[in-house]
Amino acid sequence: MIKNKKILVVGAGGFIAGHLIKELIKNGNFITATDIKPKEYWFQDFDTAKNFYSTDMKDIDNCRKVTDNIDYVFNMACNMGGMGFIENNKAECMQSVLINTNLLIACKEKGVKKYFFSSSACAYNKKKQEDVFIKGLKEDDAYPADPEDGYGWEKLFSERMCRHFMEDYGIQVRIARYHNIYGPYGTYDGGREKAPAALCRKVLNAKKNNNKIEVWGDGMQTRTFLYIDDCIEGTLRLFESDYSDPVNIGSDEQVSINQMIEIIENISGIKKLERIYQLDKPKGVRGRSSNNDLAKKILKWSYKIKLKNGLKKTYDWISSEVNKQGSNLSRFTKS
Ligand code: GDC
Repeated sequence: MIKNKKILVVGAGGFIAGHLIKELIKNGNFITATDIKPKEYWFQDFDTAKNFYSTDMKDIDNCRKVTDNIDYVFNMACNMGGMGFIENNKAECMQSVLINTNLLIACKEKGVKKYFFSSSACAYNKKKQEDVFIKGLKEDDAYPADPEDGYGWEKLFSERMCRHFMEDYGIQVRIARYHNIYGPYGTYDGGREKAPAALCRKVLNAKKNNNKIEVWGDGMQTRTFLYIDDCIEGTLRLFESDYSDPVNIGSDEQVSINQMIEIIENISGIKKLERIYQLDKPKGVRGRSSNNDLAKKILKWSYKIKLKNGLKKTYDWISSEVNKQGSNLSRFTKS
């Protein structure tokens, strides 16, 4: 475990970073945290971390200001969301390249020792994800390059930028390709939410209202989803490993969206909802699944939390948030 280090977390107000900081603080690290969102929109609050900056890290001067005397950097920042956001905001998504690039330049200037980049399964070649059930994507399947348009290209390009900063300037880099991370303290409404949170919210609404659920696509598309606690453990193990190429951080419990809805219906205790399939909504790739052989081999790590158990925790959390918020949008809408 990383202990007593000075760590900068960029994108600290976001979902994964919030959980990461909590763990890093537990281990006695000293956190500097930045996010473009004002503090009231940060997903989690940390009483014990003192250095918070609401700042735009696309600007290199801001990157320079926060990298003084820092041992390690976790770049968890990007303008992103689920399919509903990334398919309709490609230019916004691609501008996150400025965060990673300027931050790497600042890290090089300030002599930061190690740098973590949060990449995504969206970096994988789309043509390898055209069937409903695909074999798990291995790290090499990102090439030949044909990633998700916009967001995926930014991730793939930024992975390579990290690699070249390591080769040319000696900064140690670690790169995770996250496969649809979900759990409490994530976005569940407002347009950026991913399928697990969106479908928990929709089942809750259907239960209160008309027993109907709107599903994007035909529901047969598949994914693997990873619970946040497993994600944090995998992330920290990767950070401490000596492996500098991208590594999948995902589960191998591949389910269709229809199967995930059934799991959430069971959690909520209602009978089968009427499905309204919306074929014109953003669907992304037809089938995606994570091959985790590399993570098992080099990190001695595999996911532990089954989808139904992770969804139960997520559903219960969203349910309590929805009760608090009433009909207002939550502060978790800003990503
Ligand atoms: O949004 P997402 O979780 O992103 O969608 C998964 C599938 O669920 C899509 O096919 C989508 O059409 C379907 N779906 C059905 N109903 C709904 O109400 C809904 N809301 C949403 N959001 N989806 C619904 C994600 C990226 C992330 C990240 C991960 C990495 O792609 O959006 O930014 O990088 O991938 O794995 P997904 O899995 O396509």
